[in-house]
Amino acid sequence: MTFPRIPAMGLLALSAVLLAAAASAGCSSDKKGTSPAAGGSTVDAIAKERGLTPEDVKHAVQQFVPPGKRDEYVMFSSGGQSGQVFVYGVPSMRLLKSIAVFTPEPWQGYGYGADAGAAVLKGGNPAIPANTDLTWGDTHHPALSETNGDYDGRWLYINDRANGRMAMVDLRDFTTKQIVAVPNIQTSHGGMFVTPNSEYVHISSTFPEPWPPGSYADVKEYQAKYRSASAWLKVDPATGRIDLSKSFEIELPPYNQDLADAGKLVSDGWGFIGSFNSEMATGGDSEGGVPLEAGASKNNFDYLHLINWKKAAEVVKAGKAPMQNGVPVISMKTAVQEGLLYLIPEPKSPHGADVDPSGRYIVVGGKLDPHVTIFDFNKIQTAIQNKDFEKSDPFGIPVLKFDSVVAGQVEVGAGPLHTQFDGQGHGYTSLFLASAVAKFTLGPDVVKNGEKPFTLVQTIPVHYNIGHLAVTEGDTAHPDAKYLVALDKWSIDRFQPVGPLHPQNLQLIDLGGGKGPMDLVADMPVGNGEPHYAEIMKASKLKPLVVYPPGTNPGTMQPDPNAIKFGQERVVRTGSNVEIWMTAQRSHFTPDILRVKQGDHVKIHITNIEQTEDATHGFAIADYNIQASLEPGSTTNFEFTADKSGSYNFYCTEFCSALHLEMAGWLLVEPSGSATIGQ
Ligand code: RUQ
Ligand code: CUA
Repeated sequence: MTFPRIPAMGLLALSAVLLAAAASAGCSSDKKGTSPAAGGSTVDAIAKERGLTPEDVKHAVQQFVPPGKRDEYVMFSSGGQSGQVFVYGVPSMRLLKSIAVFTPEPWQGYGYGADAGAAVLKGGNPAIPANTDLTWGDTHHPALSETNGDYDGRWLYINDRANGRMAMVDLRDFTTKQIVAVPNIQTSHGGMFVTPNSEYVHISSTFPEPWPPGSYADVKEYQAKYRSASAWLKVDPATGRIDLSKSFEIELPPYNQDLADAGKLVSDGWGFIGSFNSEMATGGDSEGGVPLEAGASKNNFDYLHLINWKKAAEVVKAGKAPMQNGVPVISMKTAVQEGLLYLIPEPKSPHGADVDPSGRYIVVGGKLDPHVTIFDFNKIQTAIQNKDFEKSDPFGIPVLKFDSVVAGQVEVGAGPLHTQFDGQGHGYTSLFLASAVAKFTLGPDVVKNGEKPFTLVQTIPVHYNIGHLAVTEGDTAHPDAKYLVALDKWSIDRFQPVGPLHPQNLQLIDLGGGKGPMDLVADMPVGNGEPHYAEIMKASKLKPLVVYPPGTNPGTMQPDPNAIKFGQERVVRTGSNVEIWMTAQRSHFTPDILRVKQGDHVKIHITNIEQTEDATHGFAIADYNIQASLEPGSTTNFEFTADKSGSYNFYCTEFCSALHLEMAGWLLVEPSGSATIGQ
């Protein structure tokens, strides 16, 4: 059911149309069932009783997805300190899943004994410093895999702001397959993007570190000894996994590299990284210095970094990048010599750097400047060819002349951060200080319907302190001008108070196909972490598994060598090693009594032999801190030492069947020193 947008219509007339339409929708569903509308009431009566305006009713209908129906879009939102990725349906904003990424998560049995999750989490421990066992992460910027500049529904990458790590999620089963500790990068913020054919996933340092990483230097030697890196992590085209052996990095100055985006179409082959702190301030407010925030905000300009990554890959191939901590790193000197690194002045503590769907325009927002500045890639190319440089930075990197490469500036309001696009010639910029979203037009070659280029079209208030925003298919070459989700940092008074730690607020805004005005449809509280960025993909692009093919190891997505069929269950003891091949199906484990001796090393391989959609079992052992989710078709492996003697109940942790409570058994750990083992 769709409603025409009738912005010019008076409120009363609109209300009549909507209420009539909504009422008739109620009628039509009444025909199917036997009961009348809620409480025998009409839409008008419900609206009246609850004090809803016609606008409210319209918005409710816009967001509504009837029972049994699905959303048109799926949103992948970072989950901040939860270390997870939240998956929502759009427009309903219903939470579909929280994907465990950097933090153990019990429902999915991620990090609670099963080998797959444990291996993924361990795989993300950094080499430097050694012996670091990370059990949380701060998920920040999701990036969906792309083919020809459009989301392809295969993989999702997300970075850890806290620890310079990158994770890969397989969208066949929405689980994390890999975490990579990115060498030479200690912390990563917004440098995330995937190149238009998922050749690379990129991340850059947010705070530089002593160079080479692992060495020590006081921050007093910041300019001389600290460096950042831009990392180009090679994506295996078959599996989506990151192949560090084919990845490379580029040394960057100790500016704070921030948000980044990939070029596309005309600008394919280039990456754009915003930065702040060209001052190279280090803080030191209690050592006679100024706080970092003041020190880093003195200059009128910071630098947008331009990187020709296709050229960089050739330079690496030619052997011009020495290895550093396991990856080839192109030095700044080589990068300048090879003409693959340039800077562009960008005004006033910039944050976002976003490439429009045509690939021609790069929009940056200066946090302390009410304008967005729009650079023209064609002009950038000309300026590079003509060596139209205003100077070099202190590291010898050429700085292009601002006036030669700027296409336009639009005054959008206070605190512009990030920009998204609708494919209809518009950009949408979040205004943190103004708590608003601004809509403006891009360059003359992409504006439509006779609109004036580089002009503010509309601003709409949001609640409150918006960070990112995400448009449906917004980072692709072909955005859908349907919805925009505002990711607001503060909710203040919008929801039922739940104590001083307030929920975040995600707000759904209707874009009216890019032609109508933006219209705020719904608020959604987020109570489990601070989302940063999100990407919204057409749901029809996803082709997830409903069950695993029999005997699949979810960690490898390959047949598990220890998968078994019904009837192949067995226990094999070799000295003090006990290996158990078990099946799970409604409503029993086979075998359901496991006899071991204290100190035995135990391996359990459980195959859920069901192929029924949603017939998931769980497996938990009391007092052993083991919990796994056993999805149909999967084989899950555990390994532990039975160091506690006693009789331990294990049970299925998913309510799988009427006799779910009976789906349980015993791990009998005979105290060491006992004469017999019941095997
Ligand atoms: S950043 S609020 Cu942490 Cu993506 Cu701009
Ligand atoms: Cu299987 Cu509950």
